Amino acid sequence: MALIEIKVPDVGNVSDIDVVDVLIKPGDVVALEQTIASLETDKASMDLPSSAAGTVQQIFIKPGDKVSEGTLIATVLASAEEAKPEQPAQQAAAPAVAKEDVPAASQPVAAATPAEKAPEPANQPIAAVPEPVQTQESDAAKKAHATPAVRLFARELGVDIHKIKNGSGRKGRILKDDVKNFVKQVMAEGVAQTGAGIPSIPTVDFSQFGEIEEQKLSKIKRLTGQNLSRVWLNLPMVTYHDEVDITEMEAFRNALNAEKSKDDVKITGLIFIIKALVAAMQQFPQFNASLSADGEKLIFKKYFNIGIAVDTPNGLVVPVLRNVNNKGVNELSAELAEKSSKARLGKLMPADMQGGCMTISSLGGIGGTAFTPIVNAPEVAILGVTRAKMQPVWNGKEFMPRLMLPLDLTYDHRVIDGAEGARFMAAVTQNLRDIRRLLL
Ligand code: CAO
Repeated sequence: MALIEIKVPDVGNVSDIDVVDVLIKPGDVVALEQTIASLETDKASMDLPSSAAGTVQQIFIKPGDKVSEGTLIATVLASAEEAKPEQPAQQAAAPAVAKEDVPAASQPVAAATPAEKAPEPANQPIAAVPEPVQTQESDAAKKAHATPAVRLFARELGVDIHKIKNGSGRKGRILKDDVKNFVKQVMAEGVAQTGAGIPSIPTVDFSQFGEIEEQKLSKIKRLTGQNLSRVWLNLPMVTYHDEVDITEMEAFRNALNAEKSKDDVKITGLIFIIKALVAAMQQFPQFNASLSADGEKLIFKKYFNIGIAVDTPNGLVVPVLRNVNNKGVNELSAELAEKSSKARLGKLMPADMQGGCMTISSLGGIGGTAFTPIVNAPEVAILGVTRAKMQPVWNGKEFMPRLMLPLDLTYDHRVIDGAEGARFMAAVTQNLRDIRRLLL
């Protein structure tokens, strides 16, 4: 049996090295070259391997201490056969600096080669203190509790290691698995953390505040969420609000519905809004266009298909009414009734939801005075509709009760200028105010 002192070896001309972690305690059985402590300078971090196998007797350092070459770390009681025969008593083991931690271009300042040193144990890692390394790690990252190999792994994956809280290793040490789990979590959060460098929403354990219940999102909700986030991050959007007097339109709609039998599909105001929108798109072709993926050209469409956002128990879906310019209000009413019913029953086919040129999102049946819908890209605009209500409107002589419909136009500002947006809405509202214009 021999009592071996483990000391900080020759680490080059570096002193006052921080002890980040001590990984052994008295009574532990350590193996040869097992990491027993983590040390860190402002240039590199290193694992200190045990130069002996045996039972730890005493530890002389603690996290936060500063050590230099020769500082006594611990004593290990090794049996004769456990102690390395070629290792002189009190020989300090060299800390293992993860080789990968040193960029290929940088040269070690004082890489002590075996020839320059007292005899090194076989397979002993070579002590090396690297040149100041441009790791691009923040100060916080340098303080993160992880081995050089784990830091390197995190850097290779582009992970800022200090963002990983609560490592699962001893005393919160960050392990490779923690880095992997962090990446998985970020991926699962979808576009929340993209190249735009947007910080993700913190994860909160809500159960600490009261009872909770988890419910998986429907596939539609998940896909819609991803799409909306993508659009939100990619498009500079502007929403323009307007209102239009639909008193005459409503009178005409009521007259048409009064002529219908109870089995006929009723005409809702939305059908006139669809017709008015398409008439304006014919007048302003840039609203019936899409920007090419490289942002270099506009693709104009010669067909007029309108998507209608339909609220379903599983989430929002957008069936498309095709060739609206060639269809009358009765035909469109029947088609909207059929497609919105299919949508609610989850029976829409993918083709029913493709080929839209612009989308309408109508909350009018529910309420509201205004909102800011998100463009259904690569379309360039979306029309939002909220609830019409009777208002006193000044006609130059007196206030008259008029049915006023609020409209909201959100557009992709890369394609549509503010003035174009306002002119387009002037055309839409003109068409709705006097629906005879739809015949022109
Ligand atoms: N102002 C006042 N009343 C309105 C109105 C408006 N702007 N729009 C609809 N209404 C009335 C209708 O006239 C109808 O009244 P009656 O029952 O007296 O006939 C009632 O509200 C219900 O209409 P509706 O919503 O069933 O029919 P619609 O043609 O107006 O809309 C559809 C069809 C499919 C768009 C709608 O049912 C729907 O799903 N809306 C939700 C859309 C949505 O969730 N959008 C997403 C927003 S987030 O981007």
